[in-house]
Amino acid sequence: MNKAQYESLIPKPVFLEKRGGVCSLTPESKICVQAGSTWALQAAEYLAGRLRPLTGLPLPVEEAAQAFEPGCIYFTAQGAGTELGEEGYQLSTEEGCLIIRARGFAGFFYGCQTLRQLLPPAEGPWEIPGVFIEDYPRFPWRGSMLDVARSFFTVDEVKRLLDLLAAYKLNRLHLHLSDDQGWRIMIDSWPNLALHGGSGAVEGGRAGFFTKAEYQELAAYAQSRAITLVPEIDLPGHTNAALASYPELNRDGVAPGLYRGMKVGFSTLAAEKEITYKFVSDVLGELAALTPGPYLHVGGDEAHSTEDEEYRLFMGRVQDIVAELGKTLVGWDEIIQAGLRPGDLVQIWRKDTRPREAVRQGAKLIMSPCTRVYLDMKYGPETELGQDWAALIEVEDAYSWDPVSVYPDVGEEDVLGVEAPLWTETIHNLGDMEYMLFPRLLGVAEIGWSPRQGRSWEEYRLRLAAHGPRLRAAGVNFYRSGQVPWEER
Ligand code: TNX
Repeated sequence: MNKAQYESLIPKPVFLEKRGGVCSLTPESKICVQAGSTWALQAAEYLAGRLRPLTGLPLPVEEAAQAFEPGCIYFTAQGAGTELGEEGYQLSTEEGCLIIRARGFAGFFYGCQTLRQLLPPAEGPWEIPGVFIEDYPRFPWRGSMLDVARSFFTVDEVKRLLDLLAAYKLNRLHLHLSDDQGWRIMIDSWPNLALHGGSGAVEGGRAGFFTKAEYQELAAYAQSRAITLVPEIDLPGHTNAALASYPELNRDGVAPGLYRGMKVGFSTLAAEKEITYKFVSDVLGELAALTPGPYLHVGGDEAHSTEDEEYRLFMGRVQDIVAELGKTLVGWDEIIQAGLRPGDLVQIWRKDTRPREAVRQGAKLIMSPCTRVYLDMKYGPETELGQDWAALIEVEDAYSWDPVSVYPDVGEEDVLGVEAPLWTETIHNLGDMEYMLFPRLLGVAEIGWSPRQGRSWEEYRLRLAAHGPRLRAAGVNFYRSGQVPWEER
């Protein structure tokens, strides 16, 4: 027996109660929006765009009349309490209709995602069982990262990823835009970065870069799905593509060739050269102007060819530049050594790192432990794609951990959230990307959203099983883990 849809929601809602009655979608059903709420209207249009092709129903979007009509879906801010926050929502069936209450766009949007999961994945009847849900996230930062530097992904592929993240209430996509192997964003004041650096890729990977218009298109698409893009320029190591594009950035003034290997830690910007800071401030300035989000990720990882003293000097100047641009700095956990400023965000990834040290300096933590959520790691010894230097990560391993207890001396209030990176040394197309992310990413989404209490692998794996048909209906190439009793329909 398949589980009822409301028993299989991922992420699991904070509060769910089964109620009597049902809301049936019919050719007469409408999506009704509270007058004057642009947020509700935007979410309603999104929902209609999803449900029309699925159900074949017309589902017009209209301003709500006074009385509820059975079979209709309502969006309203009335009755949405402050406890819901910006991202929370209430979803309930009342008098044969379905009502989504929220205080902001994200809340309405997440109500839509829950509603989608309450309907069958591919075939009617289009009925929503009687239910009352009140739901809001545990953490504000719930994300994934795509490394487009080792191997490039197109605008359409990134949009597809954004759609899949949104379906599970993830709200950050971190784009790793530069590395030794490639540079992926046009910077007008340093055009060779994209024109030359963008022509590189890891062996077997794809080259390319985003124009500014394309990046803005992605940022807008992300916003329409309640997702914030987090652009990363990796500094001062992982910079061979930049060094290859401009000889003056090199210590010896000689540009190296493009690099197609997989080794890390050999490249560095020249901390002692003033032009380095002109470069960093031009690049980050153009990127800041391009991105509507508040974050600039400046990398900082594996700068094995940068002396400690130079690293501190360099990162201090980068912090000044980011502060001047009015953005929030994000860096990999190596930046703890450089000294942090209050409000900096540190992305914790290494096994033996010191999150407590970052918190003491006033930073907040984004948890990306490489042994749990480095989704470029193989599932098991037989997995062809991926690497295994950190761990083998089966679906259970990616789910059965908690962001607060994974490192010692970290408290709930220190953690901003969780992010699962996908490095692409061995991942070179959409199908491979999906295979590594799914289904592990669903577990990450639940860890970021749902209360810690009551989460268990034994219960989760049964809910996950019900998402096999959903992922299949969405055409997602996912790993059919033997740990999960997948449902067929
Ligand atoms: C470590 S994680 C890296 C990346 C690699 C990845 C491969 C981190 C901040 N640096 O440069 O792509 O391992 O798994």
